[in-house]
Amino acid sequence: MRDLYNAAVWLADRNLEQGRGNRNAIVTSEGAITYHGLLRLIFRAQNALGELGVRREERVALVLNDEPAFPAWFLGALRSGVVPVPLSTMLKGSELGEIIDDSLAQVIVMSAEYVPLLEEISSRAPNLRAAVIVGNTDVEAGVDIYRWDEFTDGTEARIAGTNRDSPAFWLYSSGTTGFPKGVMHRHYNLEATALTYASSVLRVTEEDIFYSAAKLFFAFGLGNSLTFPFAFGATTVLDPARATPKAVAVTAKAFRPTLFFGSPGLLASILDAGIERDVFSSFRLGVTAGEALPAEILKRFVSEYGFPIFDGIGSTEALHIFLSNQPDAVLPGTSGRPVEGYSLKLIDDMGDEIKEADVPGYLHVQGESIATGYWARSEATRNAFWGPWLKTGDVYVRSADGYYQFLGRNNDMIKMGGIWVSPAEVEGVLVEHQDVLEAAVVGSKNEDGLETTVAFIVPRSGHSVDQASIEEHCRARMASFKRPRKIVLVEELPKTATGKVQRYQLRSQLSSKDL
Ligand code: 3UK
Repeated sequence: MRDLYNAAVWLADRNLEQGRGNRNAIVTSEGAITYHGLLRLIFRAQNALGELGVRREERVALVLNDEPAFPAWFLGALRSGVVPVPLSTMLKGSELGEIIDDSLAQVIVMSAEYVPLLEEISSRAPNLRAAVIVGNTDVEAGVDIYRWDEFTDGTEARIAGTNRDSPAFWLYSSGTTGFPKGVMHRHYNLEATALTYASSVLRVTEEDIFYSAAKLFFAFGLGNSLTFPFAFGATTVLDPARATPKAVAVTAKAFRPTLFFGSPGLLASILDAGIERDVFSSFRLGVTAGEALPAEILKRFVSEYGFPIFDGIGSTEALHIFLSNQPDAVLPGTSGRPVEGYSLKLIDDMGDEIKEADVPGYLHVQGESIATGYWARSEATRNAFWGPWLKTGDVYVRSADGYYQFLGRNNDMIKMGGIWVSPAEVEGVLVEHQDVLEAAVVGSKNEDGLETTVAFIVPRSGHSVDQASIEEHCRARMASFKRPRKIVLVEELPKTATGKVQRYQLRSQLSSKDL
């Protein structure tokens, strides 16, 4: 028999065994939860899963804010061998419904504020039969409704007989075809990110207090606000609110966190908002990821606030950061050097490894935290996972002293505020508008050097396109982060002989103009 291993036991039970039961695991504006308290909440989620009849390896969808119920359900599911599928709280009901349908989850756990989406979700996900609501609500829907408060946490629950390779959790990530793919991770992958990046780059101790502007449903936020603090018996600050510069300032004042995680765009807007230096004096280190951090923003932020910022690249497939700026090794405008425990290589168009410096190539990564594949997407899985290597889809160049610089991606995907936007998906919505004949969506850099979404639209003959009406059309049909920030009307789109839109032509048209 293989050695038993369960990620939730490693992250939660182990802290009690090591005498940290009375230390704070989670702090929120409503109070603190110790590691003892966390384990009780985990038992409650396990008991709820049992009562709801959810079995090993079945999926449970989580549409939860950053609040204690998230770690309780995520770890509770792992401890029972059930597969939690955290989903973006920024999505519309229709978008969530399609993903839940793909996952075949029969049970959803949601924060009360998302309950109005339930009807739309269940109409698209016919397998869904029950919803557990966190917070107060009266609701009627096509599924059975339970309340999180009504389950009991008194009785200790059983640990499933999982091992390191057992299916653990899925995270959905957008792809070029427009439909998100379920990225499947195994139990050991969480520990692998803690023992590599969190240990050697963040150098976490149990005194650390984590605060991540990126929410728990992202791989980035999951590491920052759950895996890393619990792996080291430290404390995580959970705040359900959207992380605006103001909200970040309020949290920093109230909880005095030591580690900060956010997107490059958030750093730019904090600088813009002119938050005072003192407010952030508890931070010893900040991390950005999701898209490249322009050197200018990095330098301005560090000179304003006086603590170091490490830009690093991670991905949903790699689970967390594998290439990063590090203690005593920061080079602005680069993603730094490989994180200890990961191997990187650059590959040329012929598929050969590039050994010399300063030659651009496709970045591949190997390490213990790489996903096992995409759920029910064989072709996409074969394309991305090459033996032990993960093809990131990013083009990088390495300097003679080992720093990697991001040059771009070898597909058309856009990163808006560090979040994937699929051009195909947005185009599909735009052409549903009555005045639109064709649409092409591309990413373009704004004045801060960050990516933003631009739509080129060809009106139908005899129709004129009214920007406000396109805007309204998009607001009703897609999550707001996907909405094009600029619309350009054109008579035709540049195309190849076979009729494929040449998005690179559109991009170069934009880069010659100011946005
Ligand atoms: C791009 C970057 C340049 C790059 C993520 C930290 O972003 C995360 O995961 P996603 O699956 O996207 C992955 C892709 O985003 N990217 C991310 N970080 C950087 N490009 N510089 C960066 N620092 O194209 C990559 O392939 O959304 C980030 C931890 C966990 C994550 N999942």
